[in-house]
Amino acid sequence: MHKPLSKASQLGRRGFLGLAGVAALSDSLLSRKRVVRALLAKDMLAENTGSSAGSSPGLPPLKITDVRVIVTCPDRNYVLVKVLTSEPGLYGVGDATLNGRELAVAADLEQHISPLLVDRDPEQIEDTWQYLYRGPYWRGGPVQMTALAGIDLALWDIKGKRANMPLYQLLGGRTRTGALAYTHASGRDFAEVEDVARRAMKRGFKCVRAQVAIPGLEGTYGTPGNKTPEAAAWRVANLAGLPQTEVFEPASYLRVVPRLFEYLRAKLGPEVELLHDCHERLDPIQAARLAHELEPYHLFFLEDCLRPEYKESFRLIREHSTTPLAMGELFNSLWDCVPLIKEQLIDYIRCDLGHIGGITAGRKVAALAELFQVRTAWHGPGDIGPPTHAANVHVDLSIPNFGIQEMVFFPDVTREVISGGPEFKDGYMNVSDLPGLGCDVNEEAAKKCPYRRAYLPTARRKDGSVQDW
Ligand code: EZ4
Ligand code: CO
Repeated sequence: MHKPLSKASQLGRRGFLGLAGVAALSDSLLSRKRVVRALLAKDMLAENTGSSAGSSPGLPPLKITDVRVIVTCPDRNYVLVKVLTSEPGLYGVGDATLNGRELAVAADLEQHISPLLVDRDPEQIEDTWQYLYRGPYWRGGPVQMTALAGIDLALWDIKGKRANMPLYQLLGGRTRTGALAYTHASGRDFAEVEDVARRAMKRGFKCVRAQVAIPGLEGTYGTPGNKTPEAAAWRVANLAGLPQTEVFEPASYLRVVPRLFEYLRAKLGPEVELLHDCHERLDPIQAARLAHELEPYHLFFLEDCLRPEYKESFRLIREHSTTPLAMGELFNSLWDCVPLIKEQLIDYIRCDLGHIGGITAGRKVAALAELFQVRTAWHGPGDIGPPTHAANVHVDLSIPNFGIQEMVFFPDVTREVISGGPEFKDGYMNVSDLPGLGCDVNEEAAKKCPYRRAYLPTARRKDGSVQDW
């Protein structure tokens, strides 16, 4: 604490130029390169990590020895990160899955990030986050932020294992006994949605997200479409194929959705919490109309109404409706969250910890949101792996302004490759008391499930023009 983190950062450029001067005297380009490399290595290692000054008292100094990237497809594609350390048996597991662009993240980790991490101190999580985010000049974007999240999760996992504590303890300890969860109910018609919702409620869910196929449109986000269940298994059939195209028309969608919720409220009663995901498909005025028309059915929230680019458009919805609003699964910068939170334009911030930079980023979003009475609702779909779901719940359990947690049940084939992760009970998510994140990866099992190229569907209007997915 009393010691500055690194002399290297103070010397920085001065040290480098000094050595460059010396190297210039040398007549061989090769030796110059070697000297510069040696100096860079010294800056990074001796000053930043090698000094055991940063280590926890009583514990030996620690170094990262390897970063392994595991790409695997147990039911769907996942990119896992395993950060190994100089302490035998001590490693961290993170998730760096970006649906549809998995190999770009894997290449970023393997080719660009891993060489920067070997020999660093894995305990310096914040410094590593800053170094990987602000260090490379070309910062941000979903690929880099997903890679950074994978590393961040693995480092938090190591820290928890070292401290012999589950992560929520290191994040401040429990603020609640469980994290209120919501599941998805979707169907080809209202009755099918009702049926699926009832089954979820029987299973203990107190909150259900409802999506219905829109008559006359081929495929609707989050539903089995208007097809038979066999034909609707497009995801599996489509692995290694090309993206499916869904057809979207806002007019039909806007007519059907309020009627769905009128129906569900009448059938399911007032107690169950209902949610709906617009999946960034609406224009501001359409979203304002939908939020207004849904008011009588008292949604828990209306999710991701607008495209992620222009946050101020949420003002228009706010002016017209008291339906609670949630936004953020497509955000990949902390700064995406700022206008929505500071103007209180939303009620729930629902970043994806796997795409915004991990736990280190999520804690900051949550703290900012707390100051403006915004609650969290971290993205929790099947296309991010169990370590990110575990990170979600460790944060949920330790912050004061947790709102709700989206969740999925992973199939057995996935759990054989990636074990651990949060568990559902009586409407709430919880984590075990295993130290760290509580997940592990079976590399042998992962090898048996090789990557298969897969795409999310895309959407078009009836006239063939591109529609936001
Ligand atoms: O479609 O994660 O709220 N959940 C969602 C997800 C997203 C996928 C896209 O990769 O919107 O199901
Ligand atoms: Co969503």
